[in-house]
Amino acid sequence: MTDSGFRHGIPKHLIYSLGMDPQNATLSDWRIALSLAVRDRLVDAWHTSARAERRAGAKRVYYLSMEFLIGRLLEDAIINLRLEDEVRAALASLGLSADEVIADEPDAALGNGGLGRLAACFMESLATLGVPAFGYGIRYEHGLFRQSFVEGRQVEEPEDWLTQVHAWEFRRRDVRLRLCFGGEVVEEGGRPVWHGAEAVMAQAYDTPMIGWQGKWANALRLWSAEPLHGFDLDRFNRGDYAAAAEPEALARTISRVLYPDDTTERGKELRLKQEYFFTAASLRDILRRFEAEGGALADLPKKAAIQLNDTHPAIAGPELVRLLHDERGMALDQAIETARGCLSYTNHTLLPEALERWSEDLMTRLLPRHMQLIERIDAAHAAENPDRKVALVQEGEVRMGELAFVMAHKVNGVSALHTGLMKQTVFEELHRLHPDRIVNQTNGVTPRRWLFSANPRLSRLITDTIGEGWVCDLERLCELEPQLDDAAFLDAYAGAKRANKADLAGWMAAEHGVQIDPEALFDVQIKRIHEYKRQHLNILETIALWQEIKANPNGNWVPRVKIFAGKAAPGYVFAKEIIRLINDVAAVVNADPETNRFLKVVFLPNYNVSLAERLIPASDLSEQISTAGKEASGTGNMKFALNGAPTIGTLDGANVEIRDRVGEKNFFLFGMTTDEVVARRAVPDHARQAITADKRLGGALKAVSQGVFSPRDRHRYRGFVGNLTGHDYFLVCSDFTAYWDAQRRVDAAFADPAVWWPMAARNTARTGWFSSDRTIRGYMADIWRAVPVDPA
Ligand code: TH1
Repeated sequence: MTDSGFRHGIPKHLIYSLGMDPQNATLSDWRIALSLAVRDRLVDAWHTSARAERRAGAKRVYYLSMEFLIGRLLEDAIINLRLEDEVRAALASLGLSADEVIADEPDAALGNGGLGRLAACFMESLATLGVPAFGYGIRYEHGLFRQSFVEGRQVEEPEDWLTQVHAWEFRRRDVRLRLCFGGEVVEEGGRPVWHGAEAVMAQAYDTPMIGWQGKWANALRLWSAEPLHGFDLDRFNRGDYAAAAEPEALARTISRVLYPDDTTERGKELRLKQEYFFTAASLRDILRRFEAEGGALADLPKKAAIQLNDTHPAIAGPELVRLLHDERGMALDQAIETARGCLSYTNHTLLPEALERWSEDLMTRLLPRHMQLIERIDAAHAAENPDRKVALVQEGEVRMGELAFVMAHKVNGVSALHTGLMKQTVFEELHRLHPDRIVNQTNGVTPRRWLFSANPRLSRLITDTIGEGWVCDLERLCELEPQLDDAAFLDAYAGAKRANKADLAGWMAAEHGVQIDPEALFDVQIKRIHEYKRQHLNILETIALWQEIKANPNGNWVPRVKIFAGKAAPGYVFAKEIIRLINDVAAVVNADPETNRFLKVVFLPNYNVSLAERLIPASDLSEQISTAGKEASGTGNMKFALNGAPTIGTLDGANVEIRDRVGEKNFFLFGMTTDEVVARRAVPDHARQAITADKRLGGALKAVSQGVFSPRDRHRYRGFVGNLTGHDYFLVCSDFTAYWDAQRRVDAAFADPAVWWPMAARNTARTGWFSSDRTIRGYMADIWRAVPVDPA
């Protein structure tokens, strides 16, 4: 199709698919019409892929994840189908701006943070590599809450992306599965049969996930919970309208909201129901597809690789055993073996509060047959490993990490450091019993979204320099290496960053009324708010810097803008305090005429994928300052480095591997190592010692506790300061001095363009390894034993 295709296709969809008169159409109407026109092209690639994979009889990868943080899809589809120019021209001829139309799309926020975004990057890479795959998850009616600030405090509002037409999905009328909860297990003909008490339907919705150059597309299949039967007509006719709608409301509750919990677990029963709901529906779908293709059950592992994204779908172990053993008559041992041949598990955190445990009571009430099977699996494992000490059920709780481990043929961590810690800590005993099971797969990010699409200026420069091959072969960025001492290249590199920063400054002024100087150093920390991520370390350093500037206002300061964004779990009181403190500090510091040429603080509300795409290309410095041993990997760290923002960071998660690759001179390292952290905690009074030893830290804490940033409520941060001066589990005080010193090294480097730009450019040239294409190849080789299929 030529661009006249879109010139006609867009109005055609507007008029005939949406029923709109072009004279009355809004920007959103045009955007949806464009999405439908783009979708038409996408569907062709999708069907070609589906036919090719059936023909090849290929092994399929099934990625089971409670979260898929896919963000906007229109731009992604346009870019991967290489329709940028056509679409731009067609929109221009209709009097529309492509940028405005694209920016009108709401984010699909079906995830909390890194775990969900990783799943989205994986879907894109799987399609780019041409691997037959399905993503399976939940079609939440409400994604992650919308965040705003009222007097500096986080306020949560429900997110409602589905109230708009979601142009990308297809409801599959033929894929509707009945699932049960509760009830009892009875013996029938010598076999246990589970009679559930409550039933819901899982309705499939498919969204195509297209790869680079549109060569391959896979489906993201999200399940929506629906009632078995519409509503109760009897009750309705008796006038009891609320009761008539009750069964429907109850069933739909299961896919109503994403838990806004990042690393802590709450809302027990409903959460377990959600987990079982999407896992059971997905497994049934997988078996149905396998059986339709006529394989022998024992061969399931040759055709299906099922990846569990953290423990959220860990009930897959017992459920698959149940489907094979109870429902299809396979011997129990063989069923366990077959299930294990299919299943593998990714661990994303070692934080104790995030390791899922379900009470035996709840499990027995909701999934009585699964509780029995968990005990059988446990007994089988104990019989095979007579010297084992771990058990799947301990102190009345089912340990989902251990269950996932025992039922998986491979278990992986998400960075080298994290995988090592898994072996030494949480899974020490299971690792001893199964020394070949744990493997590492360091996370990655898709270069199509995080460089090519988000940073067109830098992408153009790279393509002009080394050709376009890097987009699907990111390690070719190393071909930039010979240019890194070339003045003209570095000028162009700096020019792209400056232009991105000017865009961001313009947007901040227009959208948020904040004035920032594009020449200043943009120092950015964007991620979920959590004590282990230590946004409070960053704000304390900001306060200390402000005090130092005030003491010497004519000093030779390097202008900085401290940019924060991120959401706190609604029930996480301390994280919300951190948000409020940052906002309070911003109010005071930004209004200070003595310092605000040099220092500004901005906390942008409602962090999401689209905001990340705007901020990262315009950043100078990437804050990755977690307490060593706590951040399993991080993926934002990779996006910043790729876009030429060096890291200030600890030896944690994938920071370690980023530093190995960019070189120690191009990374601002500070802070205690994992071992030093453990040793430091054993020092009584470690926080107080650190405060006494560092006047700047003492001064900053004093200002906070005396109410300098909360003048109308002077005691507001007493508790906050008390926590830090008291037990300070995350060692903010003990790492402060090293962090301050590292920031001053940043100042010195930034002040000298001859130092800064080669360093920034080296970050881009040397981080090609962090492509999620590389990660997916690793999973294919070490875990899935799957191969790409030629679509031709
Ligand atoms: C994150 C990890 O914190 C992060 O370090 C990692 O890069 C990312 O996963 C991808 O591997 C996690 N997100 C969650 C979310 C929930 C539970 C545990 C984790 S770990 C709900």
